[in-house]
Amino acid sequence: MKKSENDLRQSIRQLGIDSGFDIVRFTTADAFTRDEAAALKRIRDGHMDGYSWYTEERVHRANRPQALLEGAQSVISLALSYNTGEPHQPAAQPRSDIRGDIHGDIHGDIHSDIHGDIRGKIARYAWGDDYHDVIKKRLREFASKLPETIGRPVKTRIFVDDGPMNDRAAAARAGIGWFGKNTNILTQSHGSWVFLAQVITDILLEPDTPLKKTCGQCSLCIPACPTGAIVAPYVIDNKRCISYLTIELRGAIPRELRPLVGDWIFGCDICQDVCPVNRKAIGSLEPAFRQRHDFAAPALIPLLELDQSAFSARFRRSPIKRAKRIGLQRNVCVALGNIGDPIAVPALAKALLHDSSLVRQHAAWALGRIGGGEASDALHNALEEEADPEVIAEIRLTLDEMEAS
Ligand code: B12
Ligand code: SF4
Ligand code: SF4
Repeated sequence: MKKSENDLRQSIRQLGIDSGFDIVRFTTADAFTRDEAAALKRIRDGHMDGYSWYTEERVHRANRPQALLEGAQSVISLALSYNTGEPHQPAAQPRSDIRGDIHGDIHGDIHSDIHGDIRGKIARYAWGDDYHDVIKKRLREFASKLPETIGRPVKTRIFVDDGPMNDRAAAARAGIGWFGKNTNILTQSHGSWVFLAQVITDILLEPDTPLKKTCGQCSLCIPACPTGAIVAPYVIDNKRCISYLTIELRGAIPRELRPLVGDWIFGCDICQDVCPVNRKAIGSLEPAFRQRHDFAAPALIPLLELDQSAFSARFRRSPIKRAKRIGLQRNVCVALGNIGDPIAVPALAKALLHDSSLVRQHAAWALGRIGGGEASDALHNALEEEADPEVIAEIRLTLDEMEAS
């Protein structure tokens, strides 16, 4: 390789680091052939059900960078760690010093704290600011400086989880990391706790090589998944993944899956928490992804009581707004039911009068799961007033189950 090419790669890499990314690597703009075929098979097997936008046409574009930018020559693949590890992480140290097991037991059995608050769990990626906003700003800054860096006008198209681009396929081929059996990209330095972003460009860059690493004999994440969503190595059944159920699904969480969701109210980290590669992940000092409020393990009952304006104010800058108030409160009901603490019964009884039938339905289910006379009385009272047929059916089924047990 010519020296000037080496310098160019180094300058672009440095620009990526200066723009606030942790890993910067390059791949060609060639199609991701294996990934395209795998994604099409996933759709045909019904494993991407629930996503009307995830069409075969989208898969073709997502795996062909040249279809996304005319004249595309390369993909600059970037990763940014969100592993801020708060609140159980040791005090901040210089970035290069933070190594070792920094996850603590934040996602162990939290449930209730010294104030008696019942707490649920939110996936780590959503503890801080919305990564779409944070990363998009950095990508724009990065792309805007490319012409100056290489000394000519440059065509670019940027992506961060928000368009038809297969982020993981690009990251794997660029050598950012390798595909874990849980389908996440595992990086050597930051584990899988990274967001992925891509810049497709007409700059011709010598590609980096993919890493030679694999999961080897490990398969810990597969049996650890509570819903059995990892149906085979490298294959997720979207409909069963708690991340889909708690964030993307707009309707009722299937009854048989509700007990398996546990106390997760937004996303799920189990298949990453058990991953040995993540035990050695470097922590991040990125202020944008530090925990806001009590987002890692929020008190559940106050969340159930938020009205729309309070919800918007609290989650305005957070990825959690994606679930919408009704979706989040649906999830809170399920978590309260699974935790099973009778302290939640009055709040759930109040939720039987919620303005959303979806929340009323899941509150009824949760009361049945907690059980007891107070829960049963609340359900009988609600049955007299309820007009929505689905909620009525849920209350009846719940009362039948309570009587049978
Ligand atoms: C749809 C989607 C979801 C869906 C579906 C998940 C899924 N497995 O695809 C749901 C809502 C469930 C989801 C959940 C999560 N997501 Co998501 N999601 C996406 C999105 C928008 C598209 C992914 C996609 O195209 N999937 C299609 C399927 C077919 O691809 P795949 O599952 O990755 O499978 C590949 C492998 O099987 C590979 N393959 C096939 N055969 C073989 C064989 C071998 C040997 C190998 C090695 C590989 C391999 O080919 C397939 C296609 O590339 C991307 C952003 C983007 N635009 O790319 C983010 C993205 C994948 N999600 C992300 C994150 C952070 C998450 C969560 C961790 C969030 C959370 N904590 O709740 C979870 C992780 C769940 C999991 N175990 O995957 C990150 C992943 C970062 C990383 N380190 O990998 C992404 C890249 C967003 C971003 N830009 O940062 N997500
Ligand atoms: S995110 Fe949770 S539910 Fe989804 S595959 Fe991983 S462990 Fe299973
Ligand atoms: S838990 Fe094991 S099999 Fe699963 S992604 Fe991590 S290393 Fe791979």
